Amino acid sequence: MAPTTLAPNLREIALLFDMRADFIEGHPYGSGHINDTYCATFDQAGRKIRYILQRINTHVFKTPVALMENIERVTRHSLGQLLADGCPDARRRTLTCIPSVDGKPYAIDPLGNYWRIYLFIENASGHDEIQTNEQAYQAARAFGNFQKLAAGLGGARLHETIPDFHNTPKRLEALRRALEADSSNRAAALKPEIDFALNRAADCARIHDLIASGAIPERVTHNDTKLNNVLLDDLTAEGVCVIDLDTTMPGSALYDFGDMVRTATPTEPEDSIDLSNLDIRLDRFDSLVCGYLDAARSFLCPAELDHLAYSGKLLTLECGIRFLTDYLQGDVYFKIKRPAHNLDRCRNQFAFVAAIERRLPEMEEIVQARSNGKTPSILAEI
Ligand code: ADP
Ligand code: GN1
Ligand code: MG
Repeated sequence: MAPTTLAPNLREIALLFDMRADFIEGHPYGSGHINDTYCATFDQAGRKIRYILQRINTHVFKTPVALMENIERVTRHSLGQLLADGCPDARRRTLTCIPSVDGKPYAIDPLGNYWRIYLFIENASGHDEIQTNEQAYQAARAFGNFQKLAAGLGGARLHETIPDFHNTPKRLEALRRALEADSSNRAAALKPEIDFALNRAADCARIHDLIASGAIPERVTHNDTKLNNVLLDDLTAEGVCVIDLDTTMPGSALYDFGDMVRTATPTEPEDSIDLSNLDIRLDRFDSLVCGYLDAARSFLCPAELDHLAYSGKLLTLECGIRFLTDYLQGDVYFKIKRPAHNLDRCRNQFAFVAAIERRLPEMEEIVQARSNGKTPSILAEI
């Protein structure tokens, strides 16, 4: 949660930035679980121009200055590379921070809130639910290209904006601690969910251990590749711009691919409570694999390819554990819209983990075939 929940005076926030335009109006925007996002329209020499104003959630991101330094570095690098490659609409393909009046990529309001303003990427949308395989392909390719661009970032290692963000064994430890504390007296009713998580301790450690041993390399990754964190062109469906860069930091390519599987391939979205027939769409999984490999084939190592399918299970399990922990702690992290929202989300994620467990051999076959440039034979049966 941000330090204040009062509706902000966006006109006054805008004055903290070097806008060179007059504020007209602003309203809450998007469906992110973390930051407070607003879309605001400004009059710029007689033209109406939209911007994204965001109050950074400093309960979640405790080092906002370091976070914005990361974002500045990554977006400047991306822009430079896109321009050097002759990209005709480079400004649409990476976030652009508007500087504050004192030249920083953020500003602090009188209440101590941290704000930033981005150029609005027009004629493109984030989708909470993916509708077509083409969208899945394009989104995965965009995230793969993002990793490719970020790989060329020189200089110091990026700051870890949330330490141990995808350290799944530590996420399980946090669940154990929340269970012991039981600060909201909710644990008694949660035995099936708690057992589900604790029975999968070995799963939580698998990729973590490969990274710790050096078998899987550290890369600059996005770490929150939920499908609504890439904007797709409204006309062509092409993945135009990867957004929500708060967690861009050292990580694993598998975290990014796994979170795409988690959000793009279930037959029901994360927020659904209808879990009776929840399954993975293998045709959509195939599109994700194709899109991601089209961008990332050149740099992925064999150990990463071997774990692409499994990463979907890991990231879904981890996310379910995080929702359950937050529910046990009294809903202090994720924004909720109803009292048992986090529990519902946890049940959804665990049901999807179970679906992946049933389908993992078929997923592995798809990855194997596509890695070798072949069409997976099982797709003919779908
Ligand atoms: P959160 O961290 O809370 O998920 P995001 O950075 O993802 O916040 O932003 C929330 C939503 O705002 C996104 O899902 C997207 O719809 C929209 N959005 C964010 N940045 C832009 C941008 N530069 N242009 C257009 N829409 C944006
Ligand atoms: C949050 O910020 P948003 O809504 O894109 C969360 C992700 C979770 C996701 C679950 C910084 O993503 O890690 O996977 O919710 N982001 C952070 O929907 O914790
Ligand atoms: Mg988001």
